[in-house]
Amino acid sequence: VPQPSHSSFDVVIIGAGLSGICSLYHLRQRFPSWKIKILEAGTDVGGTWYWNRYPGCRFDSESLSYGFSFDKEMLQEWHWKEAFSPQPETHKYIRRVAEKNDLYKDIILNTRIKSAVWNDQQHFWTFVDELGNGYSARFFISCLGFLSSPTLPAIPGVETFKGESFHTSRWPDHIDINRDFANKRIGIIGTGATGIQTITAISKVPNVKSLSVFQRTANWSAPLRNSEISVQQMDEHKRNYDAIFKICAETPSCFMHEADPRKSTDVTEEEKIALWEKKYNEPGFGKWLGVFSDTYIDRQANEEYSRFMADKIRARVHDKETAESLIPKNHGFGTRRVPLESGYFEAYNKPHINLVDLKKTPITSINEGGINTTDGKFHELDVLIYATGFDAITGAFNAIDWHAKDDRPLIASSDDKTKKNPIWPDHRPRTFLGLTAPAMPNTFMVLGPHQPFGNATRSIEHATQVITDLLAFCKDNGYTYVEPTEQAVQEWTDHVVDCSRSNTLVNEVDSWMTGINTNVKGKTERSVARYAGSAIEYRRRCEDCKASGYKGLKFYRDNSTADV
Ligand code: NA7
Repeated sequence: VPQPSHSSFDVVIIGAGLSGICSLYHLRQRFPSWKIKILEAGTDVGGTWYWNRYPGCRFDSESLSYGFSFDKEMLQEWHWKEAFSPQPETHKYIRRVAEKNDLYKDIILNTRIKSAVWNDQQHFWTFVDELGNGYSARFFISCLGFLSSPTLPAIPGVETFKGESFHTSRWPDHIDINRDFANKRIGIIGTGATGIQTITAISKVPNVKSLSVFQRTANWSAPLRNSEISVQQMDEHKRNYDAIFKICAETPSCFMHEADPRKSTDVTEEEKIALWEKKYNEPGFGKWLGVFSDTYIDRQANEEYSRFMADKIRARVHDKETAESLIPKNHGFGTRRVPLESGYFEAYNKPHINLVDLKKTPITSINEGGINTTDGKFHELDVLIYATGFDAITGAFNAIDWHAKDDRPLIASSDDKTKKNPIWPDHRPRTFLGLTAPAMPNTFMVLGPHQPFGNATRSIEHATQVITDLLAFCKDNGYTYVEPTEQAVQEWTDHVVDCSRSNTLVNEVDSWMTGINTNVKGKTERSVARYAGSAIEYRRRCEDCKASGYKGLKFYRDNSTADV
């Protein structure tokens, strides 16, 4: 029987998605003599693009804006074949980056971390995996992902279903929808970005006997308008990368779309509709992010735009009742993350596709053969797919048993009496710059709570840069301990909450972005877990922190008193 092992490193990174890959690359460049390892639960790199292999999975943001900007050779080598890349291609891209930069040798795969303990005398973390192997490190970089902890619906009987059932982010390798869904009755719960892509893909498979979509909240969705990128076009884009990344750096969410600076009240009715039509007919997020600047601030402006979008849905869905069910009634367009689609609404025009509106007939239970709803109907199913989302932002942290400074747990619900004095009570993060957290010394987070999410790769590259600089500062000064001050944490957390208040309409709506997940204990009240200010402002604040000699952080050398 192999005995658990124990190894020591300068830095341990958990997660080999884009964040982990980017962190490892930069740390290795800057600290060539350091021992650095990524610990990764999956069998390969890729993170989100490794786990999410459901049919139809692809970018909603432009492929061209998504790659790593630091690897100039890779930018010239890689041909994005579609304007919005499908998952297999994106996964291939990430694997290629890891392979080309020889990163695999410092990645330990198949390693899921279960616990983490801080040693306050000697200033290091020890992580223990499922098999009992230990990994100690002076510094820890969390690249756990903010949508990486899948949740099943909290519905009575969910565990009793006897047919094939799985969460979209755990799509079984052996299932090929074209082969295995023939003559099958398929059910899917959830109509977020994932559900919409999966439903559309399944709707295009011939011979599926039936597809029943169980929708609790209708989602605004609008056309993606994907297209292929030819070799000639890609050559042109390769010459243009600097300009593409410059645009991303100048927009609030780092996408290639910027709001029209005019308010909808500044223009005539005709001009208004002309811009909306133009955006609707263009590819990508422009129809969400590129419209009038007051669309997500002014209630009336949002209602008008929502009416325009509702009419688009009505024009595409033949059955009136289904169309009305597909139009969100309780939140305006763009106040949740807008999934982009390629024939989603037309799917409902097919006779074998059936929308079950759970607002009218909620699910009462799941049993071995299917789903019961309150109207007394039993929906018999062979396959049941859960597109029910994730324990977002804090979920992946919560899957680890933390013994931070003074043996504090990281997260606990107020009714959990076994965990005392949690650092993030009731799943409410407290951080400084979203990069560090109190009582979590020597810990840095990429895409952690209180960071801007937007175009993920752009945010990752920035966070990685800030963390690398900070580690260089520690190294140059011999600091073995860094932690934010309580005052800095309070001020930053207050700022994050203030930003969410000023961004009114988006933050008035329940979603993973506002901390709600009805399937997770303790996530029924809204909380502010993401930075709703702009990425530009976020970068400015990080730069100010560095320029001030890292005001807001306290540093120690081994067994010494605070230096800064
Ligand atoms: P989302 O956006 O969180 O969507 C989850 C969906 O599952 C949503 O429609 C939920 O309805 C539905 N859901 C969750 N639990 C239940 C239960 N118990 N009963 C019925 N319906 C349920 O996750 P996605 O994976 O689609 O997307 C996540 C992000 O990934 C996305 O925003 C992109 O940034 C990429 P609800 O709306 O809660 O009523």
